[in-house]
Amino acid sequence: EGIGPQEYTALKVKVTEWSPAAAELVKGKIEDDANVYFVPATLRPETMYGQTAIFLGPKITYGIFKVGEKEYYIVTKRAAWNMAFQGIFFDSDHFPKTQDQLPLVAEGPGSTFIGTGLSAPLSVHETIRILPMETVSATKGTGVVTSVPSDSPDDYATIADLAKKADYYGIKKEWAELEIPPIIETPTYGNLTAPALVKQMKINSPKDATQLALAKDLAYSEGFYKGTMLVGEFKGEAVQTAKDKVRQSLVKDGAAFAFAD
Ligand code: A2H
Repeated sequence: EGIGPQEYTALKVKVTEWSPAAAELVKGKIEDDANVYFVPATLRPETMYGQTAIFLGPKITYGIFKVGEKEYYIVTKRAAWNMAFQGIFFDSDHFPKTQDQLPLVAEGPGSTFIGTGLSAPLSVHETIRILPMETVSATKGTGVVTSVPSDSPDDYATIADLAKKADYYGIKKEWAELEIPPIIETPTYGNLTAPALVKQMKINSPKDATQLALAKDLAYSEGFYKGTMLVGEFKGEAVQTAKDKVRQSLVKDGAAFAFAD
């Protein structure tokens, strides 16, 4: 964080079943056999085994951008604009001169997509869902956040709140109650670092910004400097060395790409 560009891993999380509102939105605009991906930006690619949902800001506007033959990404317009200049869109010899020239096929608020079913690279869960997160920033990353409640206090506080108030949020409770798999062992917080911190610090709401910022710092440094992988290709390795290997592996498989913001 701070000055200079942030280097993220952008993950391709594939749509497998549209929510009714999203199905209506894309009707006649996207081929039935197209591959459409939500693209969360993460700083912790080694945690992707533990994904349980994808968060969107319910009031943030997301665009569906055509990036290749029968291939689309869903991100904010701001992120699509950045991606265009990083050569991520196939038509990069025709750089857009203004944001209006981006290959936008449809757009809608995050709320449209809630309940959409997805297949996320490396996740232990076959299907995860789009869920709302009020604290998503429209001006950071892609505006799409992948939820890893085992290792992100923000994500854990959010899914706990969603499960508690499922009706209020208009979601199915079980979407917020997928099993949280342990993926990283740490000496201080065990194998579910974020839930341990959130409980220990008595954080009751995803809006408890001060406490969550502290928990996030503690979880991040403990996980990065002292964590060991419990799952995946690099099981048994220190997070410090596994992090980049997981990232490289995702990129090699075409499941992720580098994205600077
Ligand atoms: B991280 P930085 Cl397991 N709004 O990924 C709010 N949060 C956003 C965002 C946005 N527009 N875009 C990305 N993020 C989240 C995993 C993770 C993350 C874990 C632990 C900590 C963590 C799973 N969520 O981040 O402000 C994304 O969540 C703690 C820093 O650009 C992304 O990485 O430094 C991180 O915040 C980027 O935050």
